[in-house]
Amino acid sequence: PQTVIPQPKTFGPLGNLPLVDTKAPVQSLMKLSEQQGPIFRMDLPGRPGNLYISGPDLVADACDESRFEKNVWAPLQNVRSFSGDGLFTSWTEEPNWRKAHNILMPSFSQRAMIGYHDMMVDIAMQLVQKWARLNPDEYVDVPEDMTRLTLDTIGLCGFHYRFNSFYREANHPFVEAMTRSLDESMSQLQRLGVQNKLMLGKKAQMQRDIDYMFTLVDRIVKERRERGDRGENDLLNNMLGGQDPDTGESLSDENIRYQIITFLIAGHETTSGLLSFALYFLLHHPDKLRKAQAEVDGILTDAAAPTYKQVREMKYIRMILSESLRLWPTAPAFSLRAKADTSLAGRYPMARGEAVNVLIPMLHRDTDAWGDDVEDFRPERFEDPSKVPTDAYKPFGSGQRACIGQQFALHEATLVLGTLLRHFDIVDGANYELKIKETLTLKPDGFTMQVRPRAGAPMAPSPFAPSASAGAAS
Ligand code: FDE
Repeated sequence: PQTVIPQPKTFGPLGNLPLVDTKAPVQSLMKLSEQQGPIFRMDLPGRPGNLYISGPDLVADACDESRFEKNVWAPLQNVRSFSGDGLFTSWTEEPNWRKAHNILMPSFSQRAMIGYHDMMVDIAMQLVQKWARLNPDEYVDVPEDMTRLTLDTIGLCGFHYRFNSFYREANHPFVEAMTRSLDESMSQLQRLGVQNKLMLGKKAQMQRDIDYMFTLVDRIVKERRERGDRGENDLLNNMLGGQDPDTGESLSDENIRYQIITFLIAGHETTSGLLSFALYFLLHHPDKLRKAQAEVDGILTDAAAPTYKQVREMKYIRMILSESLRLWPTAPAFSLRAKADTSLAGRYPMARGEAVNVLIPMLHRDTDAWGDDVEDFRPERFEDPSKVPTDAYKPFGSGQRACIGQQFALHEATLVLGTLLRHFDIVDGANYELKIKETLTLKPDGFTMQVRPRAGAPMAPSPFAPSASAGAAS
């Protein structure tokens, strides 16, 4: 049986465009999904027939890799001007996708995290030390500090480059160039084709930004090639030395450039949003905050930096992150297209090449899958992994094109959140009300809070100078 796909009201040649807040498209689509249901259609100028799905049965069917594959949809196509055929923005049939996937998989395994752990600690301690030096009346800009942290972490673990964001008031110029290029890629989506052609100034700026990014990254690759491997355990060495077991080939310098830019984009905005949302939720759920602090107080019992094993023990912290990603998956959508004519869930005919976009925040609010309290922040949902409705939980995408950085992001975020809660009480001094900023990702806009060193918490030592540890901060 063929079922009609609902579509909200249209406005002549503009189609459904007026229903989308250009600054908050995902939040507009979430509202529309509430009214239209688990599948609906949106016509945009020049881009008719966009399908959005959020019902677990529909999403599960669209994730069947024998019939559907990742669609590099419009938002990602625009990013290709600087991430090329890197992992995130390549089509699965492009040769460099599988090549890079094969070469990089071992570098992102849970085991590989042991090798990155000390570098992650290095950056986490820079943040702890910054916060420990604040005066009581000062505010922390949470998303800004989390972005400093995640950028510096992927820079160090990725290719031993120090952005040193905690030593700068303004962003590193690379971040400026990258953020502007991402913003411009998203803005292009909202403009009509003719408008885009007229934006000469924007175009020139984007070209300058891309040139800057390529020059910086190419220099790092060249320097490493020239001086050779000094045993750095980072992604760059794995890319330079790695061979695809299927073909025996290694990655070209151009592709390595695209992968580095990909990791910088994918690895920092998403994880920084995740940490910011987690802190936001804890600020508003004192009972969960106390439970989290009790957990880390029991694990981080001395002044030494957290070990890999201790991070793995932080089960409740991990559950907090999972629940934060349920309510606000920081990469909020992904897209799939039919490999051949088929029908979605046996109800909706789909022609070859036709795409559906998964609206993850709505999938994560499906009451049949999650219960009636979907809007509540309840990390306990993730206590028993066998009870998690996996078809209704996709913060890292699905199948072979799922997030390769998942273990990396979760190890980093668990380490950082656990360490921060061990050292600080967090205070909602500004009565912050959640407002979500959308770029390629989601984050709490303008979220500030205050922090107070906790009585009895060990003052953070430098991980590279264990003897320098001071006594209790109280
Ligand atoms: C991927 C990803 C995804 C899928 C997308 C599509 O499908 O389109 C998702 C959903 C995600 N991812 C998510 C996320 C979240 C978080 C927190 C993250 N993510 C993180 C990270 C980090 C890093 C380094 C990363 N990440 C990376 C990445 C990559 C490279 C990719 C692509 C893969 C392939 O192969 O395709 C992703 N990521 Fe993520």
